[in-house]
Amino acid sequence: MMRLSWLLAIPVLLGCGTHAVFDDTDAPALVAAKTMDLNSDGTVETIQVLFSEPIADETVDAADFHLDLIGAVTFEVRTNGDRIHDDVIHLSFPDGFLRADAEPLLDYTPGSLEDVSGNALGPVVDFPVQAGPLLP
Ligand SMILES: [Ca+2]
Ligand SMILES: [Ca+2]
Ligand SMILES: [Ca+2]
Repeated sequence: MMRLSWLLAIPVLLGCGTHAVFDDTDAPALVAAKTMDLNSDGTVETIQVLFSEPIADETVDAADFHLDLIGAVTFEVRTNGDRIHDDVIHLSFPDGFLRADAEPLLDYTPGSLEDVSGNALGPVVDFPVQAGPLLP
């Protein structure tokens, strides 16, 4: 009987080990953002946004973001070879308007964006976007 109870305990212990992943109650946060000129024509058309933790891509709604100097942005998962459900997203806008040295401000109005544990991103006002290096 002793041996059987030990066997039963193993899955319980394993369950505890993975439990921390589902205990994430911290909201994600913006850490950094920079402009990118992906086609090297001298004006930028994308901003790369870094979060404090992985973001659930299906919760990203570009309509909740607003970029100073430009206005509306769009979101596509694979922009610039980006990976799904990591801590980086790319937001795009029409090329030819924003100089490579411009440093616009990014706003986020709370909407659907969540980390992979379902915690929502709070409001972001005037987050500084740095002018990224020109690609070769
Ligand atoms: Ca979190
Ligand atoms: Ca460009
Ligand atoms: Ca990504």
